[in-house]
Amino acid sequence: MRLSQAFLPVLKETPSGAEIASHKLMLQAGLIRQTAAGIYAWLPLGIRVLKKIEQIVREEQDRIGQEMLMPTIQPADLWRESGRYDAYGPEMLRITDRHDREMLYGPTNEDMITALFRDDVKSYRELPRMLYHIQWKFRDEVRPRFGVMRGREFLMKDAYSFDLDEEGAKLSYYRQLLAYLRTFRRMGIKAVPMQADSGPIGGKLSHEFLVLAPNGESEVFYDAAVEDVDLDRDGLSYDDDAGLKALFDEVTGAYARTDETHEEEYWAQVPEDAKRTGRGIEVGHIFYFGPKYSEAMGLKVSGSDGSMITPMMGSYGVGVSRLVGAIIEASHDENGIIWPEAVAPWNVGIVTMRADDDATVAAAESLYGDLQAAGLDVLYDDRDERGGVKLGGMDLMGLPWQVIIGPRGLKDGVVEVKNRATGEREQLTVQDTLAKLSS
Ligand code: 5CA
Repeated sequence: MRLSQAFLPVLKETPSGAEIASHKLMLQAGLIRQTAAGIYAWLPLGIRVLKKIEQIVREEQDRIGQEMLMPTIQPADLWRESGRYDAYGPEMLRITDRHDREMLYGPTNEDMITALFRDDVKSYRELPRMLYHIQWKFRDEVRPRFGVMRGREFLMKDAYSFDLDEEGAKLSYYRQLLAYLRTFRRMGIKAVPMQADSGPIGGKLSHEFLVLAPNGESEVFYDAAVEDVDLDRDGLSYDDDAGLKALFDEVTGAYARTDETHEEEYWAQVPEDAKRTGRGIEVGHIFYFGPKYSEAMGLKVSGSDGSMITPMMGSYGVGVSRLVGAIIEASHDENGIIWPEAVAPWNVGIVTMRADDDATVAAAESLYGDLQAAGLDVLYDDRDERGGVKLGGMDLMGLPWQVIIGPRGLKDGVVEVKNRATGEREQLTVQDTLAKLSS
């Protein structure tokens, strides 16, 4: 992408009204714009990151489930069937259509998936199943704040599991636990699973995944051992029931709680040198709630002996749009965002220090073509702007690599390659730059 042709509006001043770094940086670097309280438009820079995060979530979910897509607007009657319509309260955005039918903008999808599954699945042979979708949700939060972190409209991946018994349902839960840990690791962040309350979703077994960041909403207390859990032990696969159970036992064996579930009595048993405290942002939440929805909504399948079985269910959410803010919160400095490679909007930014120097422009143009041919996503700042302004913009947008090209370096046959995360700079020939960045 050439910056001269792009819609990448960068704000010169720090935006007012944003309280935390990620919100400020998302506005300043031009990822989002607010269109109403807690509702945001995703600008080109923001959507590139959102889609990268979404794709990582999708690829990891595809290993254990199947994607589908349920609508944002739901009939109120579905929620009456599950008994949640009145209980959900003012967080639900209730809508009436032209025929006076009561509708709502979905805050989650347990009720709808249970009805869809019920209408098509009749036999034990069709279980277990894991289904997921990635769809916008609406929750009329009293205090939307911190930008996309607590929005009213937000993108969520929600998965739902159906099993014949509790043992099977727990295995589904363990599979998601592993999938979540691998998903967050791929994004270049550390998300610690912590024992949680299940709130309005219901159920007994529940874990939240928290990204550690100084501005997180929750206070966290955990045993450092939970960070050392090996996710790839003996090539751990999703079919390895015993391995999954062992992983779950190890993860949940180490104390890890938020302020909502913290208990001094157990905390005191954690070795002093392993105690970790701080703040965290909840980027995922998984629940096992057994027959809660299947029972209420009459989902039953026939068993092998003709008996009727009520499937045991769980649901598994990832805050896809919240992750954009959470990753920035965990990875930025005073100059701007520092994207982990896997979610970066572009891998490399090229900056020409002098747009009026023919040799500089020629070198930048050819490197731009070559890096793209090597399969990299490249943002080329070809504008007729001061070099310093362009460099500031690149730091703010946080691309992992910058290639800075100017007449002085070119005289010696080199360009400057800067690593955004470490700040390290190297003088390399154009050929070596290409080799380094495409390796
Ligand atoms: N039905 C279940 C799981 S599928 C559910 O809704 N879980 S949840 O309420 O915990 O939401 C799942 C994830 O969505 C949360 O972990 C959080 O990362 C994200 N999320 C929830 N509310 C918001 C919000 N207002 N703004 C942004 N992200 C949110």
